[in-house]
Amino acid sequence: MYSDITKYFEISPRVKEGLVNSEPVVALESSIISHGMPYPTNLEVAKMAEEVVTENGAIPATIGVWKGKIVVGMDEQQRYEISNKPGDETTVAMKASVKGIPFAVIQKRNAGFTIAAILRAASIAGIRIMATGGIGGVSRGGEFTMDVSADLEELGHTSVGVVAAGCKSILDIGRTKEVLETKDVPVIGLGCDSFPAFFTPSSQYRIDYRIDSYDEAAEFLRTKWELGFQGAAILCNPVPAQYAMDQEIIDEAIRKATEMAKENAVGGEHNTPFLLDRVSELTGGASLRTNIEVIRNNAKTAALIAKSYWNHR
Ligand code: PSU
Ligand code: MN
Repeated sequence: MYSDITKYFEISPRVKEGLVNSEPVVALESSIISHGMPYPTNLEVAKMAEEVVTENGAIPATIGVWKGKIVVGMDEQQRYEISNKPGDETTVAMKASVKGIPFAVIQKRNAGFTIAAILRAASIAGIRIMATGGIGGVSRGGEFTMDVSADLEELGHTSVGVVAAGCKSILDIGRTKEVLETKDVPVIGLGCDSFPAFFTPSSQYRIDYRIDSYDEAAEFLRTKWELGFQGAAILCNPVPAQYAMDQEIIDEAIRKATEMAKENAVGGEHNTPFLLDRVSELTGGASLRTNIEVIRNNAKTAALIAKSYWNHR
């Protein structure tokens, strides 16, 4: 039976124009708005990321569900309505991974998208590059709890280049890297030799391949997909040294936050937002400031890689 999936989508005029003309478009993650940062910083950062993408010659496309439509290229009002602003019920938004999208659609809700959901929606729309902060992965203790982010599964089969500062050490970075290895997801170090730990530029874990130019990063993606090798590639972009956190401060905050999650029996999709909130509180907002710079840096890099990708096609 023929089904028209476009009825589920609302693609903004600027993004549609860009896609039709093979201009570089960069997908932007939106669970960072709904669940990753507190109001109003969440909206300021979302706007900043859009501006940085634009300034660097690409078209931003924040993706989420707004009133039951999968919106590719959310405008300022739509972003406001997924901002979970305390006390404003018009801004209530779910956290949606791929599994939650149909529910948000049928109930005409608002939803911020995880990386997994962004990958899927971006891929359907023909967007090949996304920017985010850090990827989801294997939680600490995940070898027992089986708390492993659906991001890893999606990265294994959906063809989008993901610019990320590695992952936060709220996760088990070593096991996250091992699962990526199993899923055959290439982990590229953009000018770096180790897997970045989000708040700090490096960790003890290796990346797969180091690449030192945006052109070569774009060429890697083109080559992978032209060969028919489906799936994402992670383009690791370490936090600039001047914005990195003190290792001991962040380690201690994450240790405490993990303990609190255990005490409160937080599980499932609530675990990651819980940990992010606690870490921000425990560092007196220092982690949030670093997070903002990570987003700025990743938005710029994603735009430059997207430009190179589309220029050579
Ligand atoms: N890690 C972060 N910041 C985030 C997330 C992860 O440092 O905002 C969000 C992303 O949207 C990611 C999601 O895709 O959490 C993963 O959630 P879970 O662990 O429930 O799969
Ligand atoms: Mn999880």
